[in-house]
Amino acid sequence: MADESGFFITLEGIEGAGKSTVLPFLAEQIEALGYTVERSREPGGGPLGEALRAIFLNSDLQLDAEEELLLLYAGRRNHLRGRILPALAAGRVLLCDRYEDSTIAYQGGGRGVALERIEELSRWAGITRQPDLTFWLDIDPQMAAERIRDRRPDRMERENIDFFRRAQAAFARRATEVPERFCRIDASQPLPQVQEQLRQALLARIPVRSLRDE
Ligand code: T5A
Repeated sequence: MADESGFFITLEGIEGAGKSTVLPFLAEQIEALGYTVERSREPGGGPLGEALRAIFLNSDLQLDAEEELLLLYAGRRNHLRGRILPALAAGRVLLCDRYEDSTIAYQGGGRGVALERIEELSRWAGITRQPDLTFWLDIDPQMAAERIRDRRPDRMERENIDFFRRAQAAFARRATEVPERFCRIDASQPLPQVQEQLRQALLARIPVRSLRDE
């Protein structure tokens, strides 16, 4: 959008990569650059998205890839119209835990849906805005699985390790397909080092804003 002055930043990676852990740190770093930050997540991002998230992650339900896609894109359209675009138009930074790259990784890589099919649905749903910057927390799927070993698994976390390997490989492909916005972070390192990588990457890509927008 021509009148936008905000930034759309996403965090991506397989479960256990550390996205939720680093999100508050990243928000603080962006605020220190002079921006107002709005945090969000997918599935989620508003009342409709959160309701759909509960369905999406419900282990009692059996959904096929197409049903997953339809739920995700209903939520994404509502999230984009209701929160993301208004935040960007107001000059804020919209910091989101997962977005469309997750669909390409999980439904595309993990479930085997063709990328063209996902792109067609995305166009149909009116997903006109992609992130300006994506931090991909890259980690070996086995190491990531060990980090979340003691957790009660949701519907997606019940998938086997090969599913997450395929999702991981799809994220790696994304990094080569959209290198202008994909920023790889080595998420296997201890937390302080992961945070330092994020801080440096942010400083290199997002300009300091001298006055707060609100
Ligand atoms: N999904 C989502 C799709 O299939 N398609 C889509 O289009 C979208 C948008 C979302 C699920 O939906 C799927 C993907 C997911 O399966 P979710 O609850 O949002 O579900 O799942 P995740 O985003 O994967 O959340 P997780 O909590 O599982 O992973 P995180 O946030 O990456 O990991 P985090 O921060 O919780 O950390 C896990 C553990 O590791 C430790 C933490 O303390 C925590 O215990 N940790 C570290 N330990 C050592 N060193 C570090 N550097 C560490 N960083 C974190």
